[in-house]
Amino acid sequence: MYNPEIEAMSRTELEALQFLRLKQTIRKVYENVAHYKGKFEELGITPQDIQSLDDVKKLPFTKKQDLREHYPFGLFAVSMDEVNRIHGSSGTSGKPTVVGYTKNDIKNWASIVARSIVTAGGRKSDVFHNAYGYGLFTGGLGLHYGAEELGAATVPISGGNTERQITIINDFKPRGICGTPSYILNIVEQMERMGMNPRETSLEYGIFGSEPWTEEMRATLERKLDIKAIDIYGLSEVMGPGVAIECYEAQDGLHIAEDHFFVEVLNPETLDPVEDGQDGELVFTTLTKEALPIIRYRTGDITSITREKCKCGRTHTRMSRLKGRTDDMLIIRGVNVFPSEIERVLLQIKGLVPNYQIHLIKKGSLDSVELHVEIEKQLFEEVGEDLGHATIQKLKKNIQHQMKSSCLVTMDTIIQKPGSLPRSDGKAKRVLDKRNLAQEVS
Ligand code: DLL
Repeated sequence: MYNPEIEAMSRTELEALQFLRLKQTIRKVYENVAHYKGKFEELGITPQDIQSLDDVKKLPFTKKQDLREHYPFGLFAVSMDEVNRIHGSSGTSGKPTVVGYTKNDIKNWASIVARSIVTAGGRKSDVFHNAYGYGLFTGGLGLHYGAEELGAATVPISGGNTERQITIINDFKPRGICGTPSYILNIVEQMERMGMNPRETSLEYGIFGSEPWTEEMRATLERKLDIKAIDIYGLSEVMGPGVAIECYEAQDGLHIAEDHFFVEVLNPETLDPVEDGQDGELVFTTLTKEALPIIRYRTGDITSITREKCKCGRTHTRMSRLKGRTDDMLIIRGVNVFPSEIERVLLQIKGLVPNYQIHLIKKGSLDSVELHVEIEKQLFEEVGEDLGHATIQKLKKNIQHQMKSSCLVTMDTIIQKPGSLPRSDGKAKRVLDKRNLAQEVS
């Protein structure tokens, strides 16, 4: 399934292929999507103006708002006769963002995900446990079709019903597993509660993504499950899972499927390209999509890229683990705080489980952060199940101190007993904005 002719292509060959596909995509949207035709006219360009890959910068951007405004099918470039599948991403407000696929799109997506699973260490002979949610969300069916395309024995377990998941893992003996990192951690916790040692399962690799996670979370999952934890990235608007994935060999950046997606990294304010290695906003143009080709989609995701060849031999550009999103930075009393930094610090503190919530609240007229963390069962028992115990107070002081020195913000810390914070079957909700709820008196 590893195809060096595509995945280890020289940059010159790759760029020639990208340009050919870009021209086809531009023509398709210009001729079939009124929104894009209008945008091209506003900018005074036609498909003939795109004479090189560099000319991508002449093209209009697409934002989530454009999909919302054309809800549900207004940006589709084919008639419903050719649409074969519809997915959507829930987002925070109301109606989902709707995306469509032709038969050919599904075929391409399955083959991209199949090769992603191979990149992550998967094989045809594997039993593959798919704990991503099935439904409008692209995770479940995206990984499912890819695993089947590879020829793996695919277990469509979906998220939830954790005890049953564990029975199935014990009985079916999967080599590979996929799901959100937070949900996989729930499975691990449940195994521990059941007296099992999660290191003793048949699992050898896990494909995790779809929500922010840190190197510290990776280390925790690898240690607890004795597996390699591989980062997979994607978004519905561009395709779904498989836009980029790390390799098993290096785990050093996610290889972008550049034969299908043209990538730019731009300064989110000026929209100028940043140098390789510098952080910026990921912007994708699809090169092969038929139902919903998308031009210069502003993902809001922050990362940096490198075009250096990877030690696995693949030449496609690699992006670093996501650093955050343009819209997830918290500004607390003028200080910029990234939730990923909070996770990074928390996961290094002994005695805590890797589950937490960040509550944004108002104290009088000031924004403030309340950090909700949970202690490990063993520590809870050691302190006689007394959260007022001096050891817990010391732990609390330590957390506050570490947060203040890393994030430069004082955070109230609420220590909770094991199992009290919500667990999710899919994407974890880490940040709760309660600033518009009833005001607390400081
Ligand atoms: O989450 C697709 C997916 C499914 C990716 C399964 C990986 C595995 P959406 O629901 O549209 O699609 O959400 C896309 O999730 O813009 C990122 O902000 C975030 N995201 C996706 N992968 C990662 C990752 C799927 N590996 C949004 N690390 C994206 C951090 C991620 N954030």
